[in-house]
Amino acid sequence: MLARTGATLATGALLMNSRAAQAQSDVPGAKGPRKDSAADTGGRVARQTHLPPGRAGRDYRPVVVPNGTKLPWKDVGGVKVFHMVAQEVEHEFAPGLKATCWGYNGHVHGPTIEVVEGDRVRFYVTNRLPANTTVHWHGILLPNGMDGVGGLNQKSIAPGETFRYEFTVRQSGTGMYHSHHDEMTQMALGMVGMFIIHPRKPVGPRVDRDFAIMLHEWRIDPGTQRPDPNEMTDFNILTMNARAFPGTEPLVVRQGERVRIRFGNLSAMDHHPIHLHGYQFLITETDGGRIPESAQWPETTVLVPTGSTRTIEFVADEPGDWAMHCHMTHHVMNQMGHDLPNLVGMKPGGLDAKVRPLLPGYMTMGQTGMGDMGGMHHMPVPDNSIAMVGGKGPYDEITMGGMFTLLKVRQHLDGEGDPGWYAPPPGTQARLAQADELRRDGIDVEAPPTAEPAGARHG
Ligand SMILES: [Cu+2]
Repeated sequence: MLARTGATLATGALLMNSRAAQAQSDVPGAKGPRKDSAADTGGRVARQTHLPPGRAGRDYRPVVVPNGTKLPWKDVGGVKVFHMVAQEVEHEFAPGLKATCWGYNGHVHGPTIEVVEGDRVRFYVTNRLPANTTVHWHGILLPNGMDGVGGLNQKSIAPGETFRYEFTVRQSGTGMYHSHHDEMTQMALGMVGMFIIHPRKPVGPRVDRDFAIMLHEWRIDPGTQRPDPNEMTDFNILTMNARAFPGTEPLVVRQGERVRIRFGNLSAMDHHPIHLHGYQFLITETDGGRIPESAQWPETTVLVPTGSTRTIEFVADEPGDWAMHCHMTHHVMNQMGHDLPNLVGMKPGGLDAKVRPLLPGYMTMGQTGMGDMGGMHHMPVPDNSIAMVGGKGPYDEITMGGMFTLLKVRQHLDGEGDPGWYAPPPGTQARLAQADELRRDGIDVEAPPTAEPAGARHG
């Protein structure tokens, strides 16, 4: 609230702006001053309002992007200068499944942008696609002319052209970026990325690990080479940072560390309820900024609506390999066909072999469900496709796919890589029940007790 008193005038325009941003998140609807609205007038105003480039280590702890990359920058006269190249990219979703997508700087999704509140940023965007494009900075407060909606805020960028965007970052939190020209096609082909802004001064408890995960959905028919942008409902590849399980890299943390995970969702049509096993976490941030501590709430599943970001924080005090996945069960499948007949309880016999010459992608649902559809069971899959479920686990196949990954919490870590599988201490793992235990506890597996009516009292 100080931002709107005369006292702040002496502290400099940017501080005023950042406090205003703070005030804005504390008081929804309150508008702070918009000092850099005349930012693109030749840099004069800009130079007076921004701060020196924030630096990793000194000003922030860098974010970790599993399976992802970051966009490099250079300091040109106190401005962070970035170069983005929109282009076609051969992308692997998981071993065995590649597609020709559209992305930035050789990657799908685009590299994560990581800046600091108060930075002056300049993005050169070169278009090497066969179609026009733009970049919209999603959730980022900036002058209208920098907002990147093709036709509305700027001419779209023609193939071969390079456009310049420039603004001062006057908020902190988790945003995104994406194409805003022919969105349906270009976002369906992968043209999205995360835009992370660290506060200039720490906000909330300091975190030891800070992860960023973009959620997305695709339609890639088995045997085809390009995602289908026309799909409206039946997405069959669900990804975290553009990878589908078993292609997702685990999030690795040391026991006792405070962990932040930032989720962004630029899926075409779906929200994703992301469930983390083993923990209760606080929802600390939306794309509208940091939630005041008194209003943060605990959950074990965070719903990430499309076009939004959500951030969670927790202390990783329980070691193990914890699943983290979308809880829509069709979103943890790969290349799931929804026109399958329900064959649970049926014996399909040699149906696949008979139908496949007619329909090359045909796969029958298993008679006991999908658990046998994994790659380890030698079910043949069509060219350039992956099994509907199945990653190698330490005990058996993990019958999950798609939007599924692991949080690996360890007491000791050697280096930054995957620490392998967790070994539960003796006596802390589910196992086959022994006959003497069953006897001791009065469990007769042949004659289980009938269920009691609700409200019945135990003796
Ligand atoms: Cu989902």
